[in-house]
Amino acid sequence: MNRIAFITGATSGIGRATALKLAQHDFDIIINGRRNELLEQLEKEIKEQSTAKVYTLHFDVRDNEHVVKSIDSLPKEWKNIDVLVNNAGLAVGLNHIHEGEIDDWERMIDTNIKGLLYVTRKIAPFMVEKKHGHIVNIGSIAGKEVYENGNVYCGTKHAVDAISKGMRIDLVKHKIKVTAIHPGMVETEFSLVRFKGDKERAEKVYQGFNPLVGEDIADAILYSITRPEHVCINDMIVMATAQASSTIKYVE
Ligand code: NDP
Ligand code: 8X3
Repeated sequence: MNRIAFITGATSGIGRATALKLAQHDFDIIINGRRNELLEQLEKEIKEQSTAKVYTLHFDVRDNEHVVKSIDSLPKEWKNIDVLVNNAGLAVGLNHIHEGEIDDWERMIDTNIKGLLYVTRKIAPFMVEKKHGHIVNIGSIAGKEVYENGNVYCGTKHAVDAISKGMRIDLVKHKIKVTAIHPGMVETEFSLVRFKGDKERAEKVYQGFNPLVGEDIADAILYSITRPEHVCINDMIVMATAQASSTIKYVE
């Protein structure tokens, strides 16, 4: 059997690109997301493009009971997970703090922080037991810098940064690697979700600007998880050449 990678949020963007990429590099893949038809489509695509085996787990990372049940339901051989990519995440809304919507805040905190923790809590013990494994957390440049209206999203990604450091400390004696990858702007469904389906507003974010694409982050993930056993990439910030910081980008 190949090595096994478990990717949350694989129906779109970075997660989808990562599933396709790892499948072509001798990983069998467990894919997760809420949109079942997209998971089925991805499973089909992976099988057309590679010889990788695919296992689909359809659950919402915010629902711990469902996370536990789904991961428990994995056949024994699929629990032998080598790499966990905690990618599922989102920004919802872009408001000043006094105008923010509580429901948006809850969705971001529940997904980006609690969801990542729920999945890790289930999978890390498998890794501890075999003293081998690699957890890759997808943070953001928003977890390194804070920008106007970013308040709660930036808070959740700063939490991912801190939790990644904490995981690394707690898991070092179990020989488990922890990598945090912090992308700048990547053209995915991210802005469409942030602007609640407003396509025009989402498209404007990338107009005249040459952003990263999902495959760029998939490349960074692949690099991180294929280093020799004694090497761990702890932290990586990946930006488009046309972006200098959270707020400074070059628009033609
Ligand atoms: P997309 O919106 O394209 O993909 C997000 C993925 O997360 C989807 O597959 C979605 O699947 C999944 N997801 C969201 N909520 C849940 C949930 N509750 N349970 C399970 N899956 C969920 O965005 P990106 O690919 O850009 O985002 C991936 C990660 O990268 C996120 O953590 C994001 O914060 C981070 N990031 C993105 C950047 C960007 O500019 N795009 C920059 C820096 C970081 P489904 O809807 O089917 O559940
Ligand atoms: C996504 C990048 O700059 O929109 O995490 O926050 S940004």
